[in-house]
Amino acid sequence: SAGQTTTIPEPRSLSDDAQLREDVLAGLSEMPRVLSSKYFYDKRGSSLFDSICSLPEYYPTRTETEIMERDAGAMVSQIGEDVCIVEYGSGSSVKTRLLLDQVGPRASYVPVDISGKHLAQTAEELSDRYPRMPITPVVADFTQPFELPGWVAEHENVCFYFPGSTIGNFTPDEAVDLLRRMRCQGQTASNEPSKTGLLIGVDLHKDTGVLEAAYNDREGVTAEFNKNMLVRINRELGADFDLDQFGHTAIYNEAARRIEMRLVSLTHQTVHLCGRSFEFGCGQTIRTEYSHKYTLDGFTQLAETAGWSVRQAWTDPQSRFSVLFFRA
Ligand code: AVI
Repeated sequence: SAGQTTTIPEPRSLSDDAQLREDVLAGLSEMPRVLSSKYFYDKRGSSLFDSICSLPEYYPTRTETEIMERDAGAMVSQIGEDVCIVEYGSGSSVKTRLLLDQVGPRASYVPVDISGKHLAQTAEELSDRYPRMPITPVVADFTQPFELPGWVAEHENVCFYFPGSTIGNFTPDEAVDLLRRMRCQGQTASNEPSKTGLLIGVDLHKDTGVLEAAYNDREGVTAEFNKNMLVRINRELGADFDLDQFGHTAIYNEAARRIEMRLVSLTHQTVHLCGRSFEFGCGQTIRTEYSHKYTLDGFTQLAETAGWSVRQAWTDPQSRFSVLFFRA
């Protein structure tokens, strides 16, 4: 019904805490050490990320917003007006508003996010702005398989919206899996595959200096964001990471076309958590994030591997960022 915002909770196998514990212990036991970038986004991490988005060096958010401001009308002409938009990792849905402003009176919106609180707040704000639009938030970790409400796949025009270049935080293999799962979610055996769309924001390969500046800002907000992972693990798992003894690094690996973000131990030290000890040599690292950058052709090929075919790509005048539209 109009304006309905009943949140669909995610059925869970492990509690959030147990999952964090299992993933952190496994990641710290691997060599080289690794922690999943999905754990950046606790309350403070989400707010640090919002600050990153308006930093002068962090061009992606600003550039994608400019593209959406200029081209959302053209995007909706391709997508179709009476569309069900399913957004993965909706957060505060800022760019989505630019899209929802352009859709027709029979459109609906399904934001999917791991944070139920964030989602409920966003859904409420959006239903004030679009009082006649059915909005059905789904609480889910979209990095894992999850269920959408059954009516979504029955809808005659479903478009997945995945902005922000979040796809870059997955390895190319993981990205193909995710895009394939998305395509399957939009379809039932009976409906026409061509009715499923994908509108996705992708950060583009460019000059190393521009990229490294975006992940090593002068104010040190990205460094705080990176180190907040340890703050979170200290608080939620009772670890004793000494925050003054870890530093931030972010380098562009040109061959692999990705920013690699790490925490680096500034001394020889031992960290305790959950009854275990982890020794760090001076200079030893924990990888916390990959942020892959693509060429338009490279991303189109990746999406094709997942069964999508490209219809249109929009970019800014400097070709820093792009928003691409695909059909299944
Ligand atoms: C969310 N994601 C697309 C950001 C990125 O650029 O990879 C996360 C981020 N990490 C450091 N700065 C921003």
